[in-house]
Amino acid sequence: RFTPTPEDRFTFGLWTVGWRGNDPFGEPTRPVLDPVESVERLAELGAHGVTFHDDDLIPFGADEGERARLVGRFRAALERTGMKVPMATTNLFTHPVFKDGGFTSNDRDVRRFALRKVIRNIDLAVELGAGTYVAWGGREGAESGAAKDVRLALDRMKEAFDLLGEYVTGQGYDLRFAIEPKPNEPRGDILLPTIGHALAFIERLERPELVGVNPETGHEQMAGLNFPHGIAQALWAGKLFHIDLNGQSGIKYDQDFRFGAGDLRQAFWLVDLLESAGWDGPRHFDFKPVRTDGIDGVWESAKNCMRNYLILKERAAAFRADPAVQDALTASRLDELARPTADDGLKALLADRTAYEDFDADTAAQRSMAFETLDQLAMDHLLNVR
Ligand code: GLT
Ligand code: MN
Ligand code: MN
Ligand code: MN
Repeated sequence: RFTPTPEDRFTFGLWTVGWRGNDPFGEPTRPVLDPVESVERLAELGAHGVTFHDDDLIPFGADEGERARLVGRFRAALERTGMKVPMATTNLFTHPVFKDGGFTSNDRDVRRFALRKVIRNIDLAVELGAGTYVAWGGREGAESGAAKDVRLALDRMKEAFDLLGEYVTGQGYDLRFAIEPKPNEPRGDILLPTIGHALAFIERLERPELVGVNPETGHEQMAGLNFPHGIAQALWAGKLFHIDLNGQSGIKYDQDFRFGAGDLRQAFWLVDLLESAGWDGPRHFDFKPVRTDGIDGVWESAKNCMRNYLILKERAAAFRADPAVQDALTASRLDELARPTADDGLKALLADRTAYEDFDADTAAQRSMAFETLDQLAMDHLLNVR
């Protein structure tokens, strides 16, 4: 029970289980993890695949021979285990050259280098079968006002995505981009800080159909936002191209806990949403195994990201199947929300005296929405006490 299989489509970034526990105040607490070992261990745990940054697989600056050797043994591990690579991304944040960003660095040479670095890894991503290319612009931002002309930086950001769109279209690649928003950390303020900012930006691009979002649980919650609501809007806009699942407790540094830790109620509503919306993309975990733990804690937390998703999936299904919940949803008028407000048309609305002239607002205000019963039913199902 709650043991995953590849059909559950759980995927992990190589950088997640491979995180060595280095933080701004401390050195690594764990040894280097070979990507091949990550592929093998995650396959044993029942995952569907892995994702990677160029530099997770091939150290920055490695020569062509070394690159080919590392890609070769990674590919062999994928073939041996049946693990997939649905997504890949570029590291435009670790090397000091990216200290002011990649696509929006004030230094034009750095911007040109960043684009070439992305394009080089896009070729590899496509070779390995990826359909989604994530872009997290963690260094695209500022700590002070005049240091970044945000309107110009957005011009350069747009230019980058327009060029990348031109590249993949020209190559005939079946690859779409997913922008990952984050409000801050490592920059004081990051550009495209939330799902909403990213969605608005995408509509200004040359090829908006090629670009969607890759929201991360903790990143929206760092801004005090409701993650399931953000995901719902991305789904509504047809722009949920990928998702980063993890855990976060409120407005503070990016905690990257395993999925299910942190805000459990939002995790429950998120799984309920993804499952009821029929999300068929990967359930991708972007978490950091706590640095207090050894390699045992790494595999334990990876296993439990998947376990927690499956537990919440069961709890959400039980909630939806309960007849008392169906009644409570009706009492709360969710069926009425599904009905268009003026399916009779604007003319009929304007002619309908009961809609305004004869509408008794004071009486209507007395109708209870009955949300408390509904929410306690959710609580009871989440805690499995019904
Ligand atoms: C980095 C970041 C994540 C992003 C990764 C993709 S890298 O670990 O904190 O949220 O998803 O670049
Ligand atoms: Mn994070
Ligand atoms: Mn992260
Ligand atoms: Mn992420």
